[in-house]
Amino acid sequence: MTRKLVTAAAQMGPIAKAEDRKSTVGRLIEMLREAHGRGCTLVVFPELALTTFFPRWMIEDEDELDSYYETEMPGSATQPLFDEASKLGVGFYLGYAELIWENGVKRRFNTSILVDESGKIIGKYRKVHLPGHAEPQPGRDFQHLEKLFFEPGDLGFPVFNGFGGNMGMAICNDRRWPETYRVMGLQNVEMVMLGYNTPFGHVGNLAMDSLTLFHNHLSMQAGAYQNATWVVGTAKCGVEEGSPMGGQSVIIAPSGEIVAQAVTVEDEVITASCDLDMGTLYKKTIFNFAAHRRPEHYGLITERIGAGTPL
Ligand code: CDT
Repeated sequence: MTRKLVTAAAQMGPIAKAEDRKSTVGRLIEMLREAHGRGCTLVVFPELALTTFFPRWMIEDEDELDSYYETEMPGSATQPLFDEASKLGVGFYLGYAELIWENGVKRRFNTSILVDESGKIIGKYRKVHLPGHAEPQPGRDFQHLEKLFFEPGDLGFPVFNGFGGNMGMAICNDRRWPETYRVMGLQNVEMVMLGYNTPFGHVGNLAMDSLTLFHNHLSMQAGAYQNATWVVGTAKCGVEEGSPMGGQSVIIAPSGEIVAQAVTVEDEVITASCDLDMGTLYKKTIFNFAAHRRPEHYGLITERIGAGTPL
């Protein structure tokens, strides 16, 4: 018997700075309906799916900065998405900027949630690997100030029981780090959902820039294969406020093969019927972790952050 989860990646084109939450949530609902019409019970939306990618700007005004964050989930603007999803019996992954108060201290995270088919939040993840800088860099057309506007996530990489399987979450830059997938692989993850906003021209090197879309798929396909898990990667893409961002959202099988891929840089729904049992053969053979891993040789991975001098 197989466990088939018909899944959508709901890619988004640009969100203008001036676009309000109502309009953006309307776009999400439209794609949710389309996914439902195509038999899906799970939809993966992008990272920071409710606003423009604001870390591209230095924002000094606290009220302006706060306006990009959600203080409750669902809130009044996002409630219609939850209502429609539960009405249709479709769950979803949603990325958003989260603002909380804890012991009188304001805290900001780049967050995703997993919502089940009844509209209940069953999982939360806060982005661990924050790219970019904590201070504006001179001479750049666009900043990447995630290290200023978010704290590193404090929830680890939990795996949640839902949708008939073991579900994990990551956010954008996390997908480039093998540790992300392996920590979830060690919890027998069967599907990793992740959203991304990947601007071109970030590194300032044309050769590397031209490989942006290759590296996007390379990292997710490797993570899928090496951990025998499905990976669903959903972009926000296109030219957003003058900043071009990569698309090519994908659904990747535990074999590492891409089974669905977006072809536009606009709102676009791609779908696949994902057999959650597909990873089992890999997990019993070449990636039988219990039989083959050698953690006694992996200590440096947690002891050391940067590359040291070889002994
Ligand atoms: N949002 C996000 O994490 N973006 C980063 C940009 C890094 S540029 C090399 C990403 O990894 O896609």
